[in-house]
Amino acid sequence: MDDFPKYTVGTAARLVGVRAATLRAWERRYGFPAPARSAGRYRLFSDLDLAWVQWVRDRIREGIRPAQAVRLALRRRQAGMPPAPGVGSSPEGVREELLTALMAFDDGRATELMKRARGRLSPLKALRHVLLPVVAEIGAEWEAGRATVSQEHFASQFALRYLAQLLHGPQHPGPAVLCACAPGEQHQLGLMYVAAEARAAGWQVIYLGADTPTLDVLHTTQRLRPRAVVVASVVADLKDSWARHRSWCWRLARRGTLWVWGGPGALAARRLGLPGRVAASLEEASRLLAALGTKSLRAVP
Ligand code: B12
Repeated sequence: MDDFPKYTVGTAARLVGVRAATLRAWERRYGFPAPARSAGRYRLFSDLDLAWVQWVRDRIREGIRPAQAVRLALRRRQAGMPPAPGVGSSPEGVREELLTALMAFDDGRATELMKRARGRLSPLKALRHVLLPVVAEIGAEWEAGRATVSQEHFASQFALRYLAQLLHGPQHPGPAVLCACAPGEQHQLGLMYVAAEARAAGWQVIYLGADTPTLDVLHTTQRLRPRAVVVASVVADLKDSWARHRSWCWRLARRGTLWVWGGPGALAARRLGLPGRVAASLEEASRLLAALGTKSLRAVP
């Protein structure tokens, strides 16, 4: 696309259907699209500048706020992506597209992008390397006040639905793993990912999900005798829930249940004297499950 400066602000405004005052305001506020200047200091837009303005205009029409749309355009430009819809071949390219689609509440486009990503990467890799990082990024945008709660919720609900699909369907007859979040814990995307990995590896997954009372997990473990129990804690405090029942956990551990504690809040498990292993990452939780059966993994080292 031609980057030769040739259109005045008036012509540019007419060609892309964005008011000249708006183009000037964008440049003042965001330094976008930063057209070249003539000898007389007049703005001169190139075809490439106009394509970026059109891209931003289309995102605004989809419901993204102007400041967000410009920010997305600048990120996209920095990533070397064109100002046109189209999925780059790299996971970074797909991530950028997905970020834009989720910020614009575009379920259809996001679904289409994930379909393409899973075709290239496998469903679990697409989740780990494309969807989950995008959810985290939208969360970071929300923390910085650049995305709304609705946008953050929309993205995490999209991820929950994608994950639910991976956990759906007939179960394997293999060993069972019970997955639950600690009491008060609503963050379950990490736990669902570990459950989906386990399922793909042949485990029978008993998925309890968010905010599960400790006694319920213990009773269910006693009754169903899963080979492993994965407890996720991102913000929840294990001290007042799980640590009080550590002797029951140890009894079950001695009968062969591997306890896996995951998420930032789970780092306390070792200090609290709980049995099993603390998984420092999603991958480590999957590795611990994969190793089970070949090693005896009962006590916190
Ligand atoms: C989505 C989200 C939510 C959703 C959760 C939806 C759902 N059903 O899961 C909702 C809207 C419910 C939510 C609520 C809250 N959230 Co929130 N949320 C997030 C967000 C945007 C993404 C988290 C996520 O799931 N990412 C995907 C997972 C896979 O990645 P991850 O969280 O980074 O986890 C990594 C590790 O922690 C670990 N891991 C995580 N889980 C597990 C599980 C296992 C088994 C293992 C092994 C590893 C593991 O592996 C991951 C990859 O490295 C983050 C912000 C961000 N930018 O990340 C905040 C964040 C996690 N939330 C936060 C907070 C404070 C809250 C609320 C208290 C907000 C409020 N004031 O109400 C509530 C608390 C609810 C509760 N009691 O649990 C904080 C936590 C800060 C902290 N550590 O104390 C964060 C970091 C945002 C922030 N900076 O303020 N949240």
